[in-house]
Amino acid sequence: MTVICSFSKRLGSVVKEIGQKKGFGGWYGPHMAAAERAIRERISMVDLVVEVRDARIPIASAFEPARHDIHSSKHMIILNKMDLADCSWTEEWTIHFQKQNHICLGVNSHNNDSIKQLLNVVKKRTKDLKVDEIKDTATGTVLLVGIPNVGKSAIANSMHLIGRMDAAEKGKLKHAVVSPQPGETRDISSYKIASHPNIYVFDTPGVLSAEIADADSGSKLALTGAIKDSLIGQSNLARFLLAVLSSSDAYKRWEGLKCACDQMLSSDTQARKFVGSSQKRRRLYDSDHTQDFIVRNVRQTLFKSISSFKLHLEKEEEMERFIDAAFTALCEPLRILNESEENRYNVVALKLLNLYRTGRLGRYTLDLVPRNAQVYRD
Ligand SMILES: Nc1nc2c(ncn2[C@@H]2O[C@H](COP(=O)(O)OP(=O)(O)O)[C@@H](O)[C@H]2O)c(=O)[nH]1
Ligand SMILES: [Mg+2]
Repeated sequence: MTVICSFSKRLGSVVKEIGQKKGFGGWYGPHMAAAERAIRERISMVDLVVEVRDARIPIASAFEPARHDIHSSKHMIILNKMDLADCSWTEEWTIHFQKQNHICLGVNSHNNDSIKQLLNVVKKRTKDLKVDEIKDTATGTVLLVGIPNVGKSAIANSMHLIGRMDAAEKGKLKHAVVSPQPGETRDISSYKIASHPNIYVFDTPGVLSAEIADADSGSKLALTGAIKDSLIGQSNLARFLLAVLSSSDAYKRWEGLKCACDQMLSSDTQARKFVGSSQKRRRLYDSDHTQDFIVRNVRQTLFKSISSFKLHLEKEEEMERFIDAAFTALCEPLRILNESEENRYNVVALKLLNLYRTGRLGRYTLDLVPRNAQVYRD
């Protein structure tokens, strides 16, 4: 077993155990059970069920209650957050699901063109399914389902906004709560996404079964944010993330990055030469002092840390040593030198996870299309 596999299994076993805890220790509480019942009841009533999955983990993020309840003709799979996943894998996954007779589409809910494409597919599919009653007065209904934090509410909002604009609808816009924390949507709400005929999309709370299929899926679900970090521990997640990053080739692209500090110094020297006033210099410095500098420095630090350990990372103890060294090295680029030693570790974990989950450390697909034996790639 490769080191990354054993890391994944170790974290995944912890996740699986947590899932089975009753009461507040796990994630499947009475509220999620009630949401699951309400969703199941509605499945037979709507025209189309759009299952939202995370493009980084198209298998691990499957919505279990959908497996048996939804007739394939009205089931559509979308792979959201495609901006965070490797493009070629998303393409392969889309073809894979289409070969299994699913309508499947990669989506980035923050991108208008992507939402327009989704709206067109949803409108066409709803129309096709309601062919007998197709009149302008017919109403189409679409249920958005999925595990927590895959972007259902973000999709509902974007479809509502763009769909109404296209239909030149007036009146108040509704707004679903979108949050990086899982479990923020508590009720089922409807949003109008088209007129003539009217189509409504129902946003639903995320449901993640207490029984995770396998340990590997557990670690991927936790890393991508489907489970509250507080249940697993951010430092455990960041350690797994560092193992994933070191096992991918993505870091090699960071070799040529110039240290942002050097660049900042040299641009400041340039500024001194060409811009006389200190006010202008401050403006240049301020606008340059962006998150991008931090990202570049973090990438460069990761490149150095991974490269210096790379040859030895097949052993678990070496991987642990690399991770400890990377945590220490990252304090500087993440600018957390003033924290107490114990706190520093937690802040590195928090910031590193945030960079990864917002795509600033590259695009990674963690679930691979069956038959492909390749490991994590960027
Ligand atoms: N990068 C990226 N982030 C997204 C996308 N869709 C949603 N998100 C983010 O994912 C998080 C969870 O979104 P939300 O809609 O609340 O998920 P839900 O629990 O499934 O309703 C939020 O921080 C969103 O901004 C996407 O396509 N790309
Ligand atoms: Mg939601």
